[in-house]
Amino acid sequence: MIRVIDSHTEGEPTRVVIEGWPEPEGRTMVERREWMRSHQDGLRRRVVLEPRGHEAIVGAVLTRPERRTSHCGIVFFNDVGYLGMCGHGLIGVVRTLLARNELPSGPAQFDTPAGPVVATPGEDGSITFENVPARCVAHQAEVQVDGIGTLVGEIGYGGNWFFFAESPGEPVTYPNRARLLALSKRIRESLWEQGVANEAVPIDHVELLGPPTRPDADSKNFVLCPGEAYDRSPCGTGTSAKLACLHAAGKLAVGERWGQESITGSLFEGRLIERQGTLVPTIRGRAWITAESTLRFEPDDPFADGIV
Ligand code: PYC
Repeated sequence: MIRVIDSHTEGEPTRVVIEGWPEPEGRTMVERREWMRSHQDGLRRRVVLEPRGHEAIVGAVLTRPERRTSHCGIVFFNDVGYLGMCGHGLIGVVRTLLARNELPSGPAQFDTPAGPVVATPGEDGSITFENVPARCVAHQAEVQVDGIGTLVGEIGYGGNWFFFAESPGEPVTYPNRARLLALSKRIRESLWEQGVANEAVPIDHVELLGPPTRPDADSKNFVLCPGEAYDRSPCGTGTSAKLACLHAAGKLAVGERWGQESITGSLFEGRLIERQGTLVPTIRGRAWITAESTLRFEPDDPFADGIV
């Protein structure tokens, strides 16, 4: 049995494991994530895959902290693997810990494989987090995409790696999500085939951008996640990377507000802080608890390990 609490952050689901997952081994969060990958991948599949989960769920396992100053460690995972950081997931974890009265008031630091992050609950129910430093590594990255031709975009890091481009012809609207999904997958395949990459790791998130539909937003996005799912929220690590790219292009000053609308119409508010020569994004959003469940795995269930 594994006990979980589900929430959604601006539409995107998070499943926090609260019981039944043995503590991963390793000194650092990266070591623990790699230990999970090699020793506990079956648990990942049990928690997030159908029939108990679905492709959009991001799971979170809480570990002992890596740093003395941190509340706990977090390893985020999804239907295809593990994430360095997850912005909507962090807001979901904080909301879950608050609902369980397991978080002291004020800012709390968490260790993730991408580095330490700090989350602060607001009096209005929102949660703001300071992410790991973000950076823009390419402004005019070119990729040839079948049926489109040359697509020019930006490559940025905000805890995960992203390719950003203005949507080439497809409206960034919820009813158009199936076409956006197919297009963004084609773009990602082209990036991989043509070796358009960041420093070392293949780019696994693609963001297509379009005009906002809310007055408090500056842009609207469709975000392809590492598997075949799209982000229902504006994507915390993606918004972080976008802020760094906007700043590098001279379009966003340090401290200036950026409203990022998601494909579902929800919003993250972002700003950059300059700290010791790095750009630290702050992202603000809200999360709501949706369920508290005990996952059961009967011995004769052919899909106890998930549908793979
Ligand atoms: O909010 O950072 C995020 C995220 C990444 C993948 C899904 N959500």
